[in-house]
Amino acid sequence: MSIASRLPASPSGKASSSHPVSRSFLDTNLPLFDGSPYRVADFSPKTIRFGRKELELALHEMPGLQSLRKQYGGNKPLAGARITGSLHMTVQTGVLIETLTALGAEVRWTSCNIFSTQDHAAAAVVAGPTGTADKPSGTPVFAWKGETLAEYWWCTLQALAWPDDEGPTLLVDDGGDVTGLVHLGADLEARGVLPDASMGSHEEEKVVHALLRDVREERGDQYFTRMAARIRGVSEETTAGIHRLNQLVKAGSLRFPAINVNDSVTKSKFDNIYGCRHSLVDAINRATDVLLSGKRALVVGYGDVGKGSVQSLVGQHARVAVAEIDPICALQACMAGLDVVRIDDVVENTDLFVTATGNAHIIRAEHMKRMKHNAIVCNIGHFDTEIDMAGLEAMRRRGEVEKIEIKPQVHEWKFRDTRHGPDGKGHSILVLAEGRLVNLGCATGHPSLVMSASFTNQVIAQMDLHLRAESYGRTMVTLPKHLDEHVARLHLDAFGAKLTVLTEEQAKYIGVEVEGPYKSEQYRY
Ligand code: NAD
Ligand code: 9W1
Repeated sequence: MSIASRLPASPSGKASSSHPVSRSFLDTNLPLFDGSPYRVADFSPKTIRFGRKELELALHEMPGLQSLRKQYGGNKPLAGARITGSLHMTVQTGVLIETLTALGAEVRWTSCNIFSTQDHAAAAVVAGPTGTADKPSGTPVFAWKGETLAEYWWCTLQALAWPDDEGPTLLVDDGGDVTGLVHLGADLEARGVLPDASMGSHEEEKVVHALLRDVREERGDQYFTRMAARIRGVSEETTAGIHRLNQLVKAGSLRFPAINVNDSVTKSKFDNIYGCRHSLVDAINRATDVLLSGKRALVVGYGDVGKGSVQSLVGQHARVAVAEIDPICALQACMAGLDVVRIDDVVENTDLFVTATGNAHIIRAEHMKRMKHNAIVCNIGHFDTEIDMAGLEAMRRRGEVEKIEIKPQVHEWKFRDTRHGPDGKGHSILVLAEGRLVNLGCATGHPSLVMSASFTNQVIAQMDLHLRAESYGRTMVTLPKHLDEHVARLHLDAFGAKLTVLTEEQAKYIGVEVEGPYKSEQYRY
């Protein structure tokens, strides 16, 4: 089914100015430069209303964004900013987008992931707080759940393609795709290289190069160079994006300043610990209905995500053990009253396995062969490397194991040749979310309050870049500690927390200012 038949007819809107009608991009049936003001899966009044209701509920749970709207809504510090965002188009991101517009910015948005879009959130953002299906007055969004790669990169281009070729002044990025596209485009232009799909080594790279080739043919060889020159900066949400930015910095090819939101304390603690504490048990419960109390659980990796996962399971009174390679983290686990074990020593008597290492090949097919009947296996760490699904698939191809879908995201893998299942026959295990992130596959990701912490950092980063990008230089920085503290402060009222104020003498005694920052740069929270 082509995208055109799944999506509503292109909504009316001023096609982007002086350019002739575009050719369509690869197999999307979408003109390269669409010119329409948005593209979402479902723009019906019912979907818009559902999205709006969820945005209203989310706003109440996002006190940081609410405070920023109250504090700055009057004087519009983002007036004149044109922000292109590439970040999961969810309900929470909808509240972020409408905070940016409330502060005066113009915004265009796309998702950073082909699956994560909540279509009702996308629809509500396009309609806007006061608009309707017939008269949308919100923000241009180009995103729907289940995009193809070609559609995904088409959407990314639309989010960059401001009317009249103005381009964005700021980027919000998650994973570095939009920053990467602008850089690759501009670099190929600078080197006088004509992009071509054959330059890509895998499917996604081929799509990106095909996009750049088509843009070159329609808009000439300065499109991304000009765009990059007008971008004042980017704020990046995740580790993967920070990694790509670091490589650009090292190569000396970063074209505008970058703010690393990922490493704000108020981002990483919420994303890693509190988010996973909320969503690990949520995901297992939605997937299985198995009582966790009294069960033996093994959490592999006791970093931040492992710590949040352990807390989640301890909250259910599971008997939790940890596997670690790092003696410091292992000792922390001991001090938390947990057993520290090796997976090989406990694989036969553990009821639930959770990987949280960020590493590869943690649970292998040979482990799964030895597990208890109906042991549950899931991953909350790296998105797809921790559980050896390829090994399991290979066993399936050899007829050694059968894969049975219980429901989407919940699969029984039934081993044929083992003897420790029911009646001395083969045993089964339950693999959640196909070995990918269980809190995203089986639950709905982080709750609003968790996202409030990271998105408050995003808005502050955007305001700072808009105001004084010149003072940054072409490099990457984290937000200064006083702004990290500010983000935390903005969340205290919602909890009824009353912060103690230092006296002048106390401040002097510990060597800080009364209004902060309160810790040295080296302090680990
Ligand atoms: P971290 O570095 O703090 O923790 C990982 C831990 O795993 C470390 O302590 C390390 O020593 C340990 N480890 C590595 N290899 C191991 C092995 N073979 N056996 C046992 N332990 C091992 O990282 P983190 O912040 O906890 O993040 C972990 C992963 O979770 C990353 O891939 C991150 O991207 C991901 N993450 C997922 C979510 C989510 O919502 N699911 C949220 C945030 C981060
Ligand atoms: N981000 N709003 C899935 C989320 C995919 C996803 C991903 C989040 C949010 C970790 C961001 C099925 C939301 C997002 C809902 C959902 C993430 C990947 C959020 C958690 C990170 C690879 N990474 N995140 N809410 N999908 O929860 O923006 O439900």
